[in-house]
Amino acid sequence: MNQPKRYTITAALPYTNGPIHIGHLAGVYVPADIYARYLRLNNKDVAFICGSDEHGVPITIKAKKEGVTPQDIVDKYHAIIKKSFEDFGITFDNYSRTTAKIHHDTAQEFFKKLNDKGEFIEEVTEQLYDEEANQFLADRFVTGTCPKCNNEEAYGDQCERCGSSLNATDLINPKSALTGNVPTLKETKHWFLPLDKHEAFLKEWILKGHKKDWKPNVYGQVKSWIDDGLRPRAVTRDLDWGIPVPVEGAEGKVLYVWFDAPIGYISSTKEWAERVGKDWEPYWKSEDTKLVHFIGKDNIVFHCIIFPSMLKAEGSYILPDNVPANEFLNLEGQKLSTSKNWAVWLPEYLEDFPNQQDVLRYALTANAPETKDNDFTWKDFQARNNNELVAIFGNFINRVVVLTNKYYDGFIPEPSEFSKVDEETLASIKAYPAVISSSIERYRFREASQELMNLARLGNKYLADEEPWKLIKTDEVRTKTIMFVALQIASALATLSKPFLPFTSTKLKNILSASPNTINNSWDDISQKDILLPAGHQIGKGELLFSKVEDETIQLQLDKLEASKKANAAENAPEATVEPQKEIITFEDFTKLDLRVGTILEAEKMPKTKKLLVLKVDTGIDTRIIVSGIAESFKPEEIIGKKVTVLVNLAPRALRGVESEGMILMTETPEGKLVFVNPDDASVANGKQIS
Ligand code: B3M
Ligand code: ZN
Repeated sequence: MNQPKRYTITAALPYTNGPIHIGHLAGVYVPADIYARYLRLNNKDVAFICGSDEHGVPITIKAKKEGVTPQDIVDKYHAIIKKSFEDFGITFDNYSRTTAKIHHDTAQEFFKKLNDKGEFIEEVTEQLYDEEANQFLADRFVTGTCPKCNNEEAYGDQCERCGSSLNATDLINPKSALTGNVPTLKETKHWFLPLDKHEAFLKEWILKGHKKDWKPNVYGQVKSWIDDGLRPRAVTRDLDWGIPVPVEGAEGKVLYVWFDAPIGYISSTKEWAERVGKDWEPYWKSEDTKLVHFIGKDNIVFHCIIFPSMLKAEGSYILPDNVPANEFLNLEGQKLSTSKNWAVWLPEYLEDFPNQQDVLRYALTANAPETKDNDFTWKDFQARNNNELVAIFGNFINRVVVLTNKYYDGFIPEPSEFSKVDEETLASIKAYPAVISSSIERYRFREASQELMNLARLGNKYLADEEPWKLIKTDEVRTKTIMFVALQIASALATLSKPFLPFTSTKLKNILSASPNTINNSWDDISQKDILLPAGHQIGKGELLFSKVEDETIQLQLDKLEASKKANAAENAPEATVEPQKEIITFEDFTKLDLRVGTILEAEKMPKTKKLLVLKVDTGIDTRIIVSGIAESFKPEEIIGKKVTVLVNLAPRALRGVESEGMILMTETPEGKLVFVNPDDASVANGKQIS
């Protein structure tokens, strides 16, 4: 595309069933915000659009679990998400929600238009049904094995492992997420978008078009789906939470969430345009608009195949110029998971690290999962902060500001003749905007952030080589020139850091532009102006831009994660290890068991075994020897005097030559430690067998 006239930048609408975590930030919101801020700094016309995705099964499931309505859930998380984005400095021009009237209207209109144009196939087909829950099963209400990659946990609309979009009936061994039942089939009518009909256009647009400049991970996935052949896809659902299907004969049906959600970008743009008094249409319909979707890799199929087919079928919309999808971010070596609480949650981060938004922005950008899945570790976060932000960027600025105040009362000194190194340094400042722009415009934000850091490195090296703090004693004239040059670098950093470190950039600008008038260089000024901060201008007092993150701070975060790991193990263990119920027994069978309360009188290790303890037990009837396989869980001295449940009429048997007369009832914690049966013991899960 030639120079676009305007930019519509969308960031995936987050599902409103939980707060935002670092995976969302690294994958979508931080890069999108860098891009939007960068464009604005370059005086581009930008609409940066987002909003809450409030329909869909995950929200219904969450509401069911908590015993509240879906509306309660979305109200709660919409507020939390919106506020945390604001506090984190994500500069959406509009943050809407898909339960808003403007969105319902826009989505219904869109559906009606496609329906009127005959772009759907209406068909009665057999769909998965849960007889017990009295409900059709689609999307996340059903799981099963992915026919493409054999992932056993694929959902009814998508396999998150291989990214394929699926129809629920494609799943092998489907299972209801509501009851665990095997679904039956039941007839129902739905509206299908015939993706096969759009195959030729998609091929032309993506494969033959200019989309080779898309990221290889995106282009590759899309190509392989198209090569596999596309099939019609239902865009309506038999559910009670969603946007009603606005045509006759569709009572009780709602739009598929992935039909309405991307239209959310359009309705959010409308909401914005209305608020600021603009016309929304050019942002979606004008060929000189550049439309870019920022998403995570699990959303590729929806943004590169389904939504473009919808837009194309509608007829009056432009298509995305690029979809720079990121891969996934893991946390400390494990997949991020909302349900397992394996995440760094944005609201918690903002609380634990007040005024340190830029540190997380930087750590996530410098280590962004742009070309492959990446791992976030707290150690890396600490290192990025201490070794780069503090030691390079912060240190450079601090030295410049402190020395300028110390030597010149904050007034920028008049330079005299520039040395060769000075000339080279001033010339390299001018080269940075183009270098960083080029990376940003190719969606390489990691690389861009490292280039920014290189400029700070250049500053540090310049000062270290020139040593103004030594020279001040012998050559005041030369020192002035050095400080002048260093201040130009500081000024360039104030502008160029804005997309990446917006809070720092503002602080730095305030320090540098104290008086007499505000100095506000644009992106282009950095390469075009010879002087960014003129001699005679007075800067303010220093203020630390970054502070060291201590080991204890990191340890607290690691402890938090450890706690979720433990809580998870306890919570998930029953489901994972529960044994099926044994065959029914009669009451007579039960009365055959003679269970007594007993006390352990003595205990010692059975020689040459790992597991066995020889116990002497007072059963109330007698004192007898019982051999028990509990040596790995207890030391003998720990259990002397313990009250236990004893099966006393178990036929005696010899273990390693010692006759055991009975059995002590035990069970197991999720970590596999044996414990005496005591149903009050919170560490034992329901369903755990007693044996
Ligand atoms: N709500 C994001 C997700 O998969 C999904 C994006 C919609 S973008 C139109 O979490
Ligand atoms: Zn799969």
